[in-house]
Amino acid sequence: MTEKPSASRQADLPPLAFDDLGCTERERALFSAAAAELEAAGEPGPFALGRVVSLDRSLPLVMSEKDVFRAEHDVRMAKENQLLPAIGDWVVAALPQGHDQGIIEQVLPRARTFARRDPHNPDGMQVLAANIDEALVIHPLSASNIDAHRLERELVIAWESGAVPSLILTKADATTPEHLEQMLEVAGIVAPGAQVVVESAVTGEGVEQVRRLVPPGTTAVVVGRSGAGKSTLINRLLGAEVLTTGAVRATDGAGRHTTVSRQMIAIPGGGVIIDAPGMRNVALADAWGGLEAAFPEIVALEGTCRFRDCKHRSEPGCEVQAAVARDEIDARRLASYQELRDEMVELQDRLRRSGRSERRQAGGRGKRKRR
Ligand SMILES: Nc1nc2c(ncn2[C@@H]2O[C@H](COP(=O)(O)OP(=O)(O)O)[C@@H](O)[C@H]2O)c(=O)[nH]1
Ligand SMILES: [Mg+2]
Ligand SMILES: [Zn+2]
Repeated sequence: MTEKPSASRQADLPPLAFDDLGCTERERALFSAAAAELEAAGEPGPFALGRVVSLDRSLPLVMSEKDVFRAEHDVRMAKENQLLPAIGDWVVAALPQGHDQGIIEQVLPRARTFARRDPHNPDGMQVLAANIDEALVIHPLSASNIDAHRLERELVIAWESGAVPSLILTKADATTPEHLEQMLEVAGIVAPGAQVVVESAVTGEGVEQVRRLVPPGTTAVVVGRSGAGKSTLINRLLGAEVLTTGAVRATDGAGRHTTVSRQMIAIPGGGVIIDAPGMRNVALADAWGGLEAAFPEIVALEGTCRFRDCKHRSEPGCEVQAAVARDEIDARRLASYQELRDEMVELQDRLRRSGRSERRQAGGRGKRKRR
């Protein structure tokens, strides 16, 4: 029997096999069609269906049924304005016989896209992970309070992607029962519709619950500030100190945290999970559907305001403001909703003025345009 290919040897990862990646008929069918087209165009093969399982400063690491290899993307992709590979992408790759480096010929259409506004190009979108089924939003209970501002942004992006969002409150051992109660109350307001799990990597509380959130054959992404406990949680799920945590961090010349790698990790008894570096900021791109899903209590009332385009500020007949006055809607939530909406309107207007079409990524919940 030949040894199964493993990404571990190539990228210092725990065991990950093609069977863990959740390949379905959808991917196989998309691949067959794309490969047939490339063959008809005379492109040299052989072609393989693969998934991008690690992204760092080097070339993307692709895992196919038979191989694990680094692959550059074909120059045509940039020219033809095709999607550039993100972690989690299913790709058509060519791995010429006798080579250990491949070429990504095509990124297959994404089922779901987890994206924020590109920090280097405010008009663009940065795909943080592709084809994810669950988004685990991580927040530490050791904090003095819930960073609602940040959580709401992360949840909008999660809902927009179409993945199932959950809120994992980590470091439960580092809080008091009173503080926990307070945090849970706020979490319920900030994350309506998301399952909330209280977890501790020290006591093991909640760890099995997190495992069940990522069933075999599915892909999860963890998001949250640096230091929230993401890597520690993954290590706990693995039962081994695989990922670097806490104080042990690479820094660049300016002393900033420079863990730039994103990697896919197989969870025993579960699916795969993507560990991404903590994001400094979470600016929204086009995420109208995600905004609606993250603020259901406000959206439910919107249609009842006197004016169809009510901004819920000081318009007469505003039912949202009326609900705030009755204490049925949290005033902070409304302010947050307005801020996120204004941010997206501003982006939309800017793109329109510069004459750029609003290119949308495939999939996700985002259907509605601005009212
Ligand atoms: N007390 C306690 N500390 C934790 C827990 N999880 C993580 N930490 C600590 O929090 C710090 C940051 O954790 P890390 O996993 O590196 O965070 P990341 O940046 O989100 O990946 C480390 O010093 C961990 O030891 C926990 O459940 N309880
Ligand atoms: Mg980490
Ligand atoms: Zn209103």
